Amino acid sequence: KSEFAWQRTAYHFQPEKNWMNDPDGPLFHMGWYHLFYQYNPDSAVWGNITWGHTISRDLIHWLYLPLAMVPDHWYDINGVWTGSATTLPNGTIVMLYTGDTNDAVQVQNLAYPANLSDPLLLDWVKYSDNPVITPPTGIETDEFRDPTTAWAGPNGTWHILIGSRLNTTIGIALVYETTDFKTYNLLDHPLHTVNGTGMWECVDFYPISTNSTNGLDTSVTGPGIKHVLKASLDNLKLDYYAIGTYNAENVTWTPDDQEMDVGIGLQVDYGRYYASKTFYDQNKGRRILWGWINETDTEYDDLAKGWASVQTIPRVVTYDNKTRTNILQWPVEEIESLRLNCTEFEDVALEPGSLVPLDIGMATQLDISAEFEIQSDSLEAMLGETPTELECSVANNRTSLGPFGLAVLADESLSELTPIYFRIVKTANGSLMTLFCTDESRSSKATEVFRRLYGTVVPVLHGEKFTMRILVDHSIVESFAQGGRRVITSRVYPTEAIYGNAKLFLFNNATDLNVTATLKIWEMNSAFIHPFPFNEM
Ligand code: DQQ
Repeated sequence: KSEFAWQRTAYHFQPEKNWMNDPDGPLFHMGWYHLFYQYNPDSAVWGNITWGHTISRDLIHWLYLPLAMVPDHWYDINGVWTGSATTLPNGTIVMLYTGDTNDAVQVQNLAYPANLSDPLLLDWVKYSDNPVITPPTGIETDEFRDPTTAWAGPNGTWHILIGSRLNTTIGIALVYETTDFKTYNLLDHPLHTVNGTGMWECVDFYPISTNSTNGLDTSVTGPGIKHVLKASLDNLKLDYYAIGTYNAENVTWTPDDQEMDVGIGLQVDYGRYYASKTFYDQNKGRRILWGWINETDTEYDDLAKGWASVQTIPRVVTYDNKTRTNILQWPVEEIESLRLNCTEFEDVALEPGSLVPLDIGMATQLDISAEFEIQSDSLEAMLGETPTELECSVANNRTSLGPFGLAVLADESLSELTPIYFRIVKTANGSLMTLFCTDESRSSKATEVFRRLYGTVVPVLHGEKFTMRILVDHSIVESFAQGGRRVITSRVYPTEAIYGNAKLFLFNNATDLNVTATLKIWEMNSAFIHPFPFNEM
């Protein structure tokens, strides 16, 4: 086994070897969840992009299938790039994807399953008249990609979005209309543009119910429904979204808050995360979000370990009807089937400056649910404080009300650790706000890896405790604050805090705050993720 073997995840989806990036065309068909993904079958770095294909009964255990699509026509010979599936009311599946042509022009292509009655959807047929859409005037031919799932408009029409860039800096979502998925009209107005956000990749657009937690099919509109628009910002390599109102008649979308528009407001995930995509799961009536966790080590290391990238645990997306300003993301309930023994800690007292090891055995595969309560009179300590910037600082920067939280993937001597924490700060107008952060600065002794400090303000409403859920899987840490209002995903590379040396600690680095913590910690089983056993059929 290579020195990198411990980095392989145990319950996140990743290919057996080589490079993976964006999730593509997720769908549910005849009892199986299908995930396609950008995949280089030849190497652990990006290139020669095909569609990898995997299926699952439960979104947790996966079976690898043969490649679904490879570059084999002039219109996709430089790569079968990202795309989305649409399931039509009659059950037909339509796949639209970007092809990079022999001239490096980005065009949109149509593909469909050769045999819809095959639950595995093994064979994909590319439409004989591809490409179905070429770059319109005014759009760079190499900045026109990633068609969305289609949604139904009036009179049998369907709409899709394609991301691009206008002039030098305007991010744009172009709308195309079609009735047969073979011929398309570009609408005279885009769905949305935002100045200064640059090229929009992997646009996603979907309805969300404001009065229930049920997911909605992509075509649903009407009262009690808002629409989420998401773009992956090529310049920043970050996914941003905004909640707004869709007018189906005029095909327009207006963000609820202009100041929090796509690309300048909320991120889907504040960590290492990109090119996300949702789909409507008609099996369980929920909207599920996939996202790509890229590496932060060198290509040299990726080649040495023979693989690169992981997908997040699929997350259910709902509307936060308490804040009414953000979505909630939560790992699909099926992940709980991997929970093994549970250790509970109740009302652990964390005085200022305390560090408490949690004796749970090996801490490399965990599902942690933690609640922190603070003594409210300690908030008075803030009255004399000088206002601070609303920015995360490292975990060992002690201020009066924080940080407090958990250190995961830590070795006994704390020579390596990844702290995930809350910090309460006083803002310029005197109010208190909470930051949610992940500090990778001491996560690894390896010299050639990026170690970032991730963080965001998280709404903590009156009467709420400070809560976090953390999924730890060897080298991946997905952290959800306040029921999924904010999420931070980390890819870390410990060298000491691995296997049996990985431990878990509670800490309170505040100087003036008493905190009590209550936790449930499950050891997580490994999921089976292996090739489909064709020969046993
Ligand atoms: N990845 C694909 C593109 C997309 C980008 C190519 C986002 O279609 O824009 O692998 O990561």
